[in-house]
Amino acid sequence: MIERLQELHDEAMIKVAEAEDLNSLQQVRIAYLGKKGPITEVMKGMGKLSNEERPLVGAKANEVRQSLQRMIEEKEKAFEEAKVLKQLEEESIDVTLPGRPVTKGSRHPLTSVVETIEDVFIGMGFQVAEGPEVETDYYNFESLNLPKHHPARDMQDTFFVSSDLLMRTQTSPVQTRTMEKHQGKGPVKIICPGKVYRRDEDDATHSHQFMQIEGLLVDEGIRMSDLKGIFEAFVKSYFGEDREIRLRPSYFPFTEPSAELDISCAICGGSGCRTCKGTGWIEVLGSGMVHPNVLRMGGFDPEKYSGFAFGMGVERFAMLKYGIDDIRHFYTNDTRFLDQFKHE
Ligand code: 2NL
Repeated sequence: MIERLQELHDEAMIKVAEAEDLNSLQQVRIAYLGKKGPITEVMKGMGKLSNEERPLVGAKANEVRQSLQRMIEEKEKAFEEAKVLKQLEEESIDVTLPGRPVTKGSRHPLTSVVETIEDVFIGMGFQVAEGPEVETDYYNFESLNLPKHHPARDMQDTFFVSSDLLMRTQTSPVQTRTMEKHQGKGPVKIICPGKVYRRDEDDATHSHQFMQIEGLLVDEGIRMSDLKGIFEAFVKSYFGEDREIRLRPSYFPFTEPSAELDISCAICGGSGCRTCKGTGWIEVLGSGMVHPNVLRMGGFDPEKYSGFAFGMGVERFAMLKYGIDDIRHFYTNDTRFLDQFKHE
């Protein structure tokens, strides 16, 4: 029996050596050490042995089992280690490979122009106010001295949502709303940037939706010279110290008197070119002293308070600053256009 056990041991050792993976190793373990294996079988016959032989065979059986067990475990460990090593190799990252480029977005040119202009006015003590794009007839027209059937309502063809609701045609309603909130107590010193809408055919200089910045300063003793001083500081800060300004009489229903602001043409230096249409001056915004009716409807006493207001088109400012020839570039999202403003 001892010889038989030794035979089984040697046989199993060869099979362990031949096993190529964890699975076949498992098979060997079951075949030789399992309950139905030949070693168990031999040990079942031990009852028939003499008292002298039994402990000897028992000891041999234990030795064989332990030896096999140890070999199988060692080989299992080797397989496990090889598996981990292979996995590490497969999943390793070559840190010397060049990285994939990450394309960064950028501020839209209109956003950066709005922010630049906001900064100039914030520096002069103005606050930024915003409001709804869908407005009531009252805030968009009535409160700005444009009663129903006023001919100037035609100046700004309107998108109506219902008989009383419309897409705001300017950001002035934000200003009349802000005046109301102040309940007749000045100063009101705000600029209102935002989207506005007009029923226009889109072309190189018109867009049915564009951006506007309006400004309003209401306080005691505000005069036309305050308006001119603010404009002078604004133009020199935004366009450059070498720019001159001039005011030209104009008409708006919400201001009296009204004035158009021109800046000297930087392209020709005043001698006349295509951009300034030969005049040496470029029109940049409309403005005026707030009409007494508008002050009154906003809750301010026109006997005590006065103010000035202005409105400008943001696209026009961006086009002048960057030499852009078509307003549609701002709204077609062509990355070849937008990528040029990465550093603005
Ligand atoms: C333009 C230029 C302008 C205003 C806007 C305004 C606002 C209030 C009171 C008085 Cl609350 N005026 N805004 C004033 C003058 C010009 O915009 O070309 N508009 C059609």
